[in-house]
Amino acid sequence: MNIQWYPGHMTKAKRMMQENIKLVDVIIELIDARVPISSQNPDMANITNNKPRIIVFNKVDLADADKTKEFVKWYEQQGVSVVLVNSKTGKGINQVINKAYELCKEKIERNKKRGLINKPIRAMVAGIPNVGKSTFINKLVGKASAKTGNKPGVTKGKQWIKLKKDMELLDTPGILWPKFEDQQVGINLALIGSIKDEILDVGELSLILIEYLKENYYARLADRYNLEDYSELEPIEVLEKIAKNRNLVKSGNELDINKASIILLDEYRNGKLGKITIETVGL
Ligand SMILES: Nc1nc2c(ncn2[C@@H]2O[C@H](COP(=O)(O)OP(=O)(O)OP(=O)(O)O)[C@@H](O)[C@H]2O)c(=O)[nH]1
Ligand SMILES: [Mg+2]
Repeated sequence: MNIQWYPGHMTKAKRMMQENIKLVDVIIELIDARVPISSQNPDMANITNNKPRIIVFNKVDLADADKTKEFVKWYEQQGVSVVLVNSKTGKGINQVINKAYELCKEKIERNKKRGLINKPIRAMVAGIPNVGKSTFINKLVGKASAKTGNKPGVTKGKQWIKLKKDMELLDTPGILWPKFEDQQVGINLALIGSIKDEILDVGELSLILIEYLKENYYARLADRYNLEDYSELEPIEVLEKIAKNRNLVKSGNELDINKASIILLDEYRNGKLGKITIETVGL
């Protein structure tokens, strides 16, 4: 399946980010802990003019903890230190803020010397669509300052939010990059819900997910959809079983396979199948 999604509003958002980068001291880039490589925008260093950057593994609550450890190690081997965060509960976010201050230490010192006490440092919160940027900001601020929603493209323009007297955050729309060199990247991003479903073949996507789960998290699928031994079944047969067990029928008593696809993807994305990572270090 070949997925590409780089609509005009992302080009516009990228331009806005580049225009505002002069005002920004540090970048907080959120990636999705379930796909820690595919969700890191290869354009980010370029867009942000190589400003100091903190990589945040967001949605750690939805990812497989053992695999997360491997990915953290992988990033650290590249010289990048990361912070693990659950933006819904707020776990890990203070660490991000401390790191932001740390990266701006010299600037804060310089400001102090010039008599600019409490001049805010500014952080840009960036990342792919639906990764949780606005949720992260709201949790930090302690109230719903930025609009959120479980679909890509919720944040449309830029929004500065005052966190404390000495820190301001810039919320940005989720952006991707013009071309996924590796088709698997597009698939991974579609699976976690960062590509709008309207341009996807959700049927085919759900079969890919079934194949992956069967191989890597066999029991999770069996438990969630009351499948008995499904080891010999083709993905499409598994999907039919899911439709049957969930009583998904269309008029004429025909199984509603399309609905089963949508439900499976939705339940995976919302963590109903448990903590599942869909990328592997080194592949
Ligand atoms: N389980 C879990 N869900 C999260 C976490 N962070 C965000 N979410 C959910 O992810 C969805 C997307 O969150 P948003 O904050 O709107 O994402 P965004 O990155 O601002 O999205 P765009 O503005 O569309 O680019 C929402 O349903 C959030 O509740 C997290 O750490 N864990
Ligand atoms: Mg947003």
